[in-house]
Amino acid sequence: MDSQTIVAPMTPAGVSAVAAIRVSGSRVREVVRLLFGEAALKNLKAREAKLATARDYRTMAGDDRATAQVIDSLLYIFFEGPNSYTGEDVLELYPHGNPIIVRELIQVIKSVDGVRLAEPGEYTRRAFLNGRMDLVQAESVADVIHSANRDELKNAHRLLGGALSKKVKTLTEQVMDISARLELDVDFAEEEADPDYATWGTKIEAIRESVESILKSFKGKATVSRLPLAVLYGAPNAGKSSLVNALLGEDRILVSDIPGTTRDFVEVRLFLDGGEIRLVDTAGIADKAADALDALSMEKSREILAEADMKILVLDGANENCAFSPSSTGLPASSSTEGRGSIISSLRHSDDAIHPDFIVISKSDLGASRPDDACVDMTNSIHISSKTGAGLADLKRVMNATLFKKTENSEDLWITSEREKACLEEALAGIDRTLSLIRTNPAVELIAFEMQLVRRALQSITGEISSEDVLQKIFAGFCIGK
Ligand SMILES: Nc1nc2c(ncn2[C@@H]2O[C@H](COP(=O)(O)OP(=O)(O)OP(=O)(O)O)[C@@H](O)[C@H]2O)c(=O)[nH]1
Ligand SMILES: [Mg+2]
Repeated sequence: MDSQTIVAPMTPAGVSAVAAIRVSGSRVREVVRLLFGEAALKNLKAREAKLATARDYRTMAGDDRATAQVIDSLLYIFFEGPNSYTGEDVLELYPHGNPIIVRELIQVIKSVDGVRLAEPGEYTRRAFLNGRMDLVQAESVADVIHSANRDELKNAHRLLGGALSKKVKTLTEQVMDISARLELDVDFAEEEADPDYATWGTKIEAIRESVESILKSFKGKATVSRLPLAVLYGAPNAGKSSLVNALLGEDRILVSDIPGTTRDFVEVRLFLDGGEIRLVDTAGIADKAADALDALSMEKSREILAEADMKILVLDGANENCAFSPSSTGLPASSSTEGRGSIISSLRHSDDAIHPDFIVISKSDLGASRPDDACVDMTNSIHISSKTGAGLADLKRVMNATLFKKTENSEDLWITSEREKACLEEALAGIDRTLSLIRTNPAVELIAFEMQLVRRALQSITGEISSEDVLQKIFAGFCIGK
């Protein structure tokens, strides 16, 4: 194994209150000595936060540390191997979150003999190689970081906690148990002419069921991690942009009483109880475009609507009539006689592309009448005011329930790794071959061989068996510093 000491920032580049840097390997103590001085090294205690001044030892005049340039006053913690994330000596530094400081610290640490920049995922890779975690747990570290909602995060934590590893280990032991008996039979084939195939069959069937149920729980990362998309649409001036601002609690999007204020659609991130979502504000869709630019804006609105997980129609509650009547489009009635009501008729005909999942009736503070009942399904709608905040909490609840539908097996564990899936498929194929072999009353050696393959497939899930190639692939997908 690479014995070099590695260093990398753990926090993203950019300004923040505090940044974090991790150093791992046999040269950690030397790094402490050079950054903080001889005394710091002498008094070094594991798992104790220390406030200290880090200096660039390269700028020191003679032996006088005080002459060396100050990099930052910071907090650091030393973890003595094997009781650390990687299993090696680890130093974590928490300087001020100024990119200049972070860069300087990394430069100075890197200049220490035997220290280099860490590769993506290298800390976790070392943790795996040093037996701090198995491969399923190592992979789930990335899941914990990238989970986009509460359910995913809960699952990732359970994977990290070893829930799946435990299941797989139990299965592996069961397979090994069968293998051991089979091999006994191979050795004493002459004495025991009639292996008990029926009992084995039942046992192997049970293992098959467990493997298959884990396999069925697979949810690909690409679909799991895509943020849900809610799109607000409706007539110009209906109050869409005001609603986005009210939901965010800040004036992010330009709002005015001029219809057609929003031209391009605007995307923001909104946190709901279930997790983060993409919320898109679109240009008002009028019955008829005022000009070519207007037509283009509307086309864009329709495009993003096609992608939406939840289409929220905003109707102007201050308007006496249905919000899609010409009077609410902001266009003179005379200019929109043709094609008028096209959206209403779309709604009526359940045109999926534009049919709302939910309807918001805006401006309830104005106490005006609601839109014409004939065109709104009142059971699926809510009155809100962006001005007073009325109805917003309810709207968020509805959005949360729609966008974060409880998965059927939300209590269960699911796997997210393609690699683990492939291993399980391999195990399942081996089990199936074994089961069909058993029916033909074969030589014990044949079954023993198949069971060995099954065992290897299961062991490679947790990394009891792994290859350099596999590790390379897994950890290359990690971020630097993890
Ligand atoms: N009283 C009151 N006025 C509102 C409310 N929501 C929006 N408005 C007003 O309605 C007008 C239009 O609001 P916008 O949020 O710009 O409407 P929009 O749907 O984004 O309009 P376009 O971008 O033109 O499609 C503005 O003058 C807002 O101040 C509300 O809840 N109460
Ligand atoms: Mg707008």
